[in-house]
Amino acid sequence: MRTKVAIIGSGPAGLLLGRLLENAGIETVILERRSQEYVLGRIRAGVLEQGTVELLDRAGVGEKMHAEGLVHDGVEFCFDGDRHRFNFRELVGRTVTVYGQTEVTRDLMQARDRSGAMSVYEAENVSLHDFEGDKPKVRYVKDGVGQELDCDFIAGCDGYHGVARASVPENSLRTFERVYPFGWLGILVDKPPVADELIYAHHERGFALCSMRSPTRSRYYVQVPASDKVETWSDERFWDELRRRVDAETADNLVTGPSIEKSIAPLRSFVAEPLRFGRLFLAGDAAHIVPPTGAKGLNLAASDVGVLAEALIEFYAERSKAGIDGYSARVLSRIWKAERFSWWMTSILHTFPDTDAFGRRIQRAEFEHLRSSTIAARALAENYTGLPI
Ligand code: FAS
Ligand code: PHB
Repeated sequence: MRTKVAIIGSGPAGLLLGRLLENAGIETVILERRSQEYVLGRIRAGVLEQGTVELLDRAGVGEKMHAEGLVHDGVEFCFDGDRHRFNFRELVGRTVTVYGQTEVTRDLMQARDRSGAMSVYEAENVSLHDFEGDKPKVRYVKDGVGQELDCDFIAGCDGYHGVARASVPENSLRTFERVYPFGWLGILVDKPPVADELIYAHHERGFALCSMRSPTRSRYYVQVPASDKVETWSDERFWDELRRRVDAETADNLVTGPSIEKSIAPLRSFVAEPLRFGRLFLAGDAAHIVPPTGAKGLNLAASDVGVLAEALIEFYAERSKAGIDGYSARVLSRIWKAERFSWWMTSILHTFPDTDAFGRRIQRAEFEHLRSSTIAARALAENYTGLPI
């Protein structure tokens, strides 16, 4: 079997790359180790940068997003009960769209299914070969039968635990990592959101986030120790803790109900360098991880594959290697700026076991600076709504 671009992973990065390339007449095959149902069952990101919305429109999958997505002009910070709203539209003339990653993934999957492009789900033992040469190939097992896929390029869109980055010789790759001593316990509930926009809360007991998926479905998070187990968190315990970390008005307005999903996500910052190895490119979580505080994970994956698609389209259309040769440096520049913002948001909003009284005053000063300085607020707004790609 042969294709032009073999894409490993059917998450948002792989699916969006596939859509952008197929729309340009470049054939792809996606190999995914899980089932479609499993991929769609993962509850993850919720906020799309304007650049991601534009990319999804370019991919031809924006209709449902525009019909159901919630355009938000800003977010609120609640710092030990003091609330301040950042109006992105006023500060930088941009907005964000609340539309869950699950919906983005479903829209992309359905578009791919309609196009007839080939995806292999439950592909086992995927392995990458000869990508340092000009005849790479991917092997995998489907229904017990070994398969081999010859291709021109391989896109490793298989996430942090994927096989693509693991296939790169260790001495060819440098990684940078920071693991945080806490995780996010997230809950999904079919009740109206507590506020019109997201509320990021700092409290001495820990961080909390009030988010949403629609006018009738809410998403909440509380910071928990990295060692916590979700089984020890009843819904009641979650709601009590959330109420203690937000201001009184928000606590009073909270509409609680039974969780339809509850899970703990670990937090880490991670970057691999470089992101191109001959005919293999890494994109999305296969290349980097950010703590979700800055709502960057899904958006970085989208911007990576936007650049990669442009480079591959240029290669096939003009036989130019400029785009693929420049891919790694170009996306890493934006990745590191998103890493910085996500680390900074995490640092000011969470409680760290080793933060002393001085450190807590510095966190408060960050908030006071943000709410008293338009320049500081514009910097936050510029990063949150998405830096230029
Ligand atoms: P993904 O991990 O989504 O997709 C990779 C795909 O590759 C998966 O379907 C996987 O099954 C497949 N795969 C892996 N190994 C393979 C192999 N060997 N062979 C074939 N296929 C393989 N971001 C936010 O912005 N906000 C959030 O709140 C947020 N919450 C998150 C919670 C969790 C638990 C996690 C893990 C991430 C969260 N993220 C969040 C980040 C997340 O949204 C990612 O940035 C986003 O999924 C990145 O998309 P992909 O790069 O496509 O990776
Ligand atoms: C979410 O709704 O899942 C969400 C929103 C904003 C974040 C992280 C997660 O920063």
